[in-house]
Amino acid sequence: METGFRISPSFLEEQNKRFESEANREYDALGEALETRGISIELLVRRAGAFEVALPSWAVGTGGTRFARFPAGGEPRTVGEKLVDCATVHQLMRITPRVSPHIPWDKPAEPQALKAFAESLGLGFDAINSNTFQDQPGQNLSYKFGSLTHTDKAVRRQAIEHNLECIEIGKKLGSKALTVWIGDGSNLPGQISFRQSLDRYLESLRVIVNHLPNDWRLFLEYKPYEPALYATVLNDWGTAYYCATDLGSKVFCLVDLGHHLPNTNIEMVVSRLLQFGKLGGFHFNDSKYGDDDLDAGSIKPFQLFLVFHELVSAGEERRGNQNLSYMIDQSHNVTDPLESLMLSAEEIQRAYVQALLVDQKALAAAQEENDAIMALRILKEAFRTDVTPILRRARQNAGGALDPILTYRASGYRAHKAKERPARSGTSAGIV
Ligand code: AFD
Ligand code: MN
Ligand code: MN
Repeated sequence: METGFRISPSFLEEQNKRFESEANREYDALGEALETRGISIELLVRRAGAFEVALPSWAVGTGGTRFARFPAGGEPRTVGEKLVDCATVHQLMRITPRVSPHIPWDKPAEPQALKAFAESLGLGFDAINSNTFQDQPGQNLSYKFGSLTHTDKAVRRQAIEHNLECIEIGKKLGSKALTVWIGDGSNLPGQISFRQSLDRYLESLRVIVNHLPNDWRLFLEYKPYEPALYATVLNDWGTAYYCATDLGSKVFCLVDLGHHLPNTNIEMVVSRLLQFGKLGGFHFNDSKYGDDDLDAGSIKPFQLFLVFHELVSAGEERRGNQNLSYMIDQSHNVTDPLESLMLSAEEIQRAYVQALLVDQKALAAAQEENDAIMALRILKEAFRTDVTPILRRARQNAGGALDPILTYRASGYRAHKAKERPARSGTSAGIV
C-alpha cells in the first residue's frame, strides 16, 4: 500500500518555529497563574499528553445529508487512503493513535496486511463497527424491516453472521471491542411489537456475545430515532443499561453525545452508567437538534466539560482496554474533514484538561454545605481557564504541531491528495 504525499518532519519543525515564541510566552504566563492556584502545569502537560481519542474511519471522507453530498477534492477512496489521512491527523495532533473501522466499508482483502500498513503509519485499530443498517450489493436478505430484531429468523441469522465476521476481522486487526448500532425500529405506531423486538434483540446479541473473545468488550450504541422515526428498538440509555446487564460482564453502553433528545442531561447519563459499572465508551460529536454529528465542542463546550468532570471526579477517565473507549463520530459536510478531526480532538482533550483543573476538595465541601453558588463558581473557574498552552506543549513534547490547522494548510496536503486521488464515481464515504 502506498502512502503518497506525507508532511515531512522537517516541514513540521520549520512550521513550529513560527509559533514557538508566542507559545512559550503564553505557557509561562499560564504556568505562573496556575502556580498561584497550587496547580502544577507540568503535571497537566503530562496528563494531556497521555490522553487519547480514536478516529472514525468514516469521517475522513466528506459526509452528507439525505439531500446531498458535496465532496471536496482528494477524498480517500480506499481503507488504505483513509489510514493515511488518519495518520496525518495523528502526526500533527499526537493524541489519535487508533482508528475505529467500519465493516463492510473498510473490509480488508488481507487484514494482516492492513494491520501491518497501519502499524507502519504509527496507527492501531479501535472498536470495530458492524453495519446492518444498509443492504450491501449481493446480500441475500434485506434489512428494510430490521436486522438483529427482524421478525424473520433467517434475516436475524444473517445479521448475526455479519457481526461474527466483524469479530473475526477485528481479531486480525488487533481490535478489542465490537460496537453494535442498528437501525431497527418502526416508522408507524403499531408496526412492531415493542416487547417482541427487544426480546429478539437480546436473543441475537446473546449469540454474538458468546462468540466474543475473552479480552473483548461489546458496546451497545443506543439512539432515540432515525432511521426509524417513530421508535427504535434500542432507544435510550435505560434500555441499553438493561440489555448490557442482561447480556453479562463483557457488554457495556456506548454514549454517542448526539444520540439524545434535546436538553437531555447527558453528563448525568454518563454519571449513572459509570456508577452502575456499565459505561463502555463514547462517540464524541456535538449537536444542536438531533444526531447532527457536528464537531465536538462546537455547540456545547460546557456540556463536554461537564461530561469529563463526571469522569474525572469519579477517577474513571483513564482510557484503555479495560477502561473507557474514547472515539469521535462526526460527519463533516462543509469542512475539510481532517481539519474538523484535528479541531475536535483538541476540543475533547481541552475539556479533559479543564476537568482536571476542578478543585475537587472545594467542590465536595461546597456540596456538603449546600453552597450552590460556590459549587458553580468552582466548576466555572476550571471551565474558563484557557488551557491552550498546555495542549500545545503536550503536542510539542510528542513531536506534533504547535498549530495543527495552520501547519496542515501550509503543507498543501489536500492539494497533493487531490492530484493523487482523482475522484471515482460512486465513492461513498461518511454517512451519517
Ligand atoms: C450512524 C449512527 C451511529 C453510528 C454510526 C456508525 O447514527 O452514530 O456510530 O452510524 O455506525 O451514524
Ligand atoms: Mn455513533
Ligand atoms: Mn449517530
